[in-house]
Amino acid sequence: METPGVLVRILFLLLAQLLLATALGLRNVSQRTFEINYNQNCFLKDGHPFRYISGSIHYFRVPRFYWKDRLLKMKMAGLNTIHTYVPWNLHEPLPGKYQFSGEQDVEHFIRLAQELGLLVILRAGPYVCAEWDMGGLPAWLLEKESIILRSSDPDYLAAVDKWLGVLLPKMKPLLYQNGGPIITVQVENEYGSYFTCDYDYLRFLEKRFRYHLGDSVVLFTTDGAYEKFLQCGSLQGLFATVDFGSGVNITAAFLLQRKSEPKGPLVNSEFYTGWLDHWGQPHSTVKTEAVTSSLQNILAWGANVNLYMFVGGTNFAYWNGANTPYAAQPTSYDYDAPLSEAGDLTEKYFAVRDVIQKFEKLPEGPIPPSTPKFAYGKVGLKKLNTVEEALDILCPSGPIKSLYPLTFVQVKQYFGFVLYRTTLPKDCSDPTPLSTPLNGVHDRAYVSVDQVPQGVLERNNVVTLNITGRAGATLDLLVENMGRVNYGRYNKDFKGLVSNLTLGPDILTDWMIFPLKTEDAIHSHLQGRGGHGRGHHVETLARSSSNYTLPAFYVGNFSIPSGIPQLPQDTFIQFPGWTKGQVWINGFNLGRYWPARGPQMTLFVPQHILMTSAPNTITVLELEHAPCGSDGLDPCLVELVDKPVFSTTLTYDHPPTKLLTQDPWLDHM
Ligand code: NDJ
Repeated sequence: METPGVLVRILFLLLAQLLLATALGLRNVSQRTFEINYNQNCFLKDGHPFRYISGSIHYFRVPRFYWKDRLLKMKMAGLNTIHTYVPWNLHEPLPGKYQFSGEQDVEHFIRLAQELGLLVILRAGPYVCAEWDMGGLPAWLLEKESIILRSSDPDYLAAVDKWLGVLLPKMKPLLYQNGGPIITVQVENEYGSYFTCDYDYLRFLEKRFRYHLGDSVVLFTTDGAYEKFLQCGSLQGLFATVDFGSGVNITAAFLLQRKSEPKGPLVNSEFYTGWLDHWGQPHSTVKTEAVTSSLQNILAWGANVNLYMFVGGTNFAYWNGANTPYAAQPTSYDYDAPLSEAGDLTEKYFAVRDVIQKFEKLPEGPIPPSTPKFAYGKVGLKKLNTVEEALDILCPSGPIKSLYPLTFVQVKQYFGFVLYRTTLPKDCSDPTPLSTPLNGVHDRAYVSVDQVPQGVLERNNVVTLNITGRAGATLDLLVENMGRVNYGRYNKDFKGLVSNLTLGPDILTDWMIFPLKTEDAIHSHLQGRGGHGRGHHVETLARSSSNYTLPAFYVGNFSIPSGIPQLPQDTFIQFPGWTKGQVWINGFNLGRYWPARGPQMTLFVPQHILMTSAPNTITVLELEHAPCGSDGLDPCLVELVDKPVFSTTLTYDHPPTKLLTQDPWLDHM
């Protein structure tokens, strides 16, 4: 039995500890709450009214090396919260194969935000849109061809259920009430603008999110500020929010939110700071003045807001999506956001910060400066081998044989390139039309006959090409997946040759299909033993068009100058005279280049992929036309410059979201 004196002492110690914890601003996990207050129309954090001013950053578009830098810059702009999506296809590339480490370590990213004093809004999908391949849905879902995505199709739900069973338990300890930074979790994304309008699906998601995350977390939906979108996109139990850019009538937009949520905080989940791009269209920018004046008004309403994007980043490798009618997004996701693709502070950054500081106290301390860039200069590349010469290493398992062409999904290759090969069934001494009557080249095919380039077939654009060659000659189509549709009803975007090709009146048959393991081949420096290749000097009838060269790899090195201690620094790679392709530095896939279309003329090269201890290897896969002849007379040059270049730019007064309500767009949804 303790004496009363001891008890008093214990009580005193406990009290002292509690006072100390409160003084240090620490809170017992059980005291941390984040909820909606329907009487005061606001969020309550730890029982006090709270308003978030947030910015979107996608950890999957910023190298991990730079996560802290970008997050700190966001904090120093006065944001108290960040938004990120979680793209399912990044984390589950094959059914049941999960990736959560390194660049995919979303838990680390969220913890890092917390360490810097930022709260997190998690947009957990399963669909995210985001100008990301298939809106984040894994392409392998299309193995069931008739699947109805984003609906209560049982196969779709089964896959979603498994995925949420992996993702959400990882997120649970990161919820605010459990000691983490996540204050709210978004379910699906703009579901109301999808044609399925399936409440059973939303209900299923709500149940699974609740099961894994518990009853106390605030779950919400986001939809465009249109009545129909909110009708199909919102569900009892999920707090409905809206998204809109400058130029939209704020009162009208929030009144629409009020129709779904008569009480509670006003929330604009995506306030557009800029806009997205497509290859072949000018780079989009949105006037700073439009963004700041609208932001000022939203904040004056007392509303919560998320700036989409605060930093856009990069679609490295093959991750970009596309819109319909088919238009792929480029590698850069600069978005004309307050922080540029390379994380630089822009005038928009400072203008946005000035608005925020009228409402919130800015944090003390310096803003991290823009990272310096370095122009390493010109680098000469040599042609290493054509795709066909490297076929042995690109496709070590050999071809799949099929009477008719198979799609990427059917050969279980989801990204990059597949080579389709057959032979000409008859002499084509006169140019003969090679056609895809059903527009079935998804998305571009680089065509050659007996290793003589013939031209390019392109989805929606070029469906017939005249070719020449003798009977029995090898017909190769190297087909590029340019990124799957991420928005609207046409997101079941099969790739490859998705319907038959004809030569004159005849359907081509007896294909050999080579799924190309391009990344593996690059890592083994494309050194194969030769095999499926047929060599160069077969006598051929095929006539080349000088506009094209065979798809081929070009390789070169550059060294970081010694004696400059700040190196390596970030840079941008430019492709003077090149046409279209893919580029790697030291095996890191930087993405697609396409200066012949624009608007993006340079690719961002983050410094962490560069080496000072040895030369850096640049590998280019030029698909269409290289600037250097095989005679070796013209050099193949790329150039490392210190500024990004866009060929054409269009400045909007306001982001063009109004397009989404016009009929032609709805037709394509
Ligand atoms: O929620 C969507 C977001 O993920 C809303 N957007 C964004 C635009 O950046 C992004 O995809 C829409 N995109 S509505 C469709 C654009 C069609 C041109």
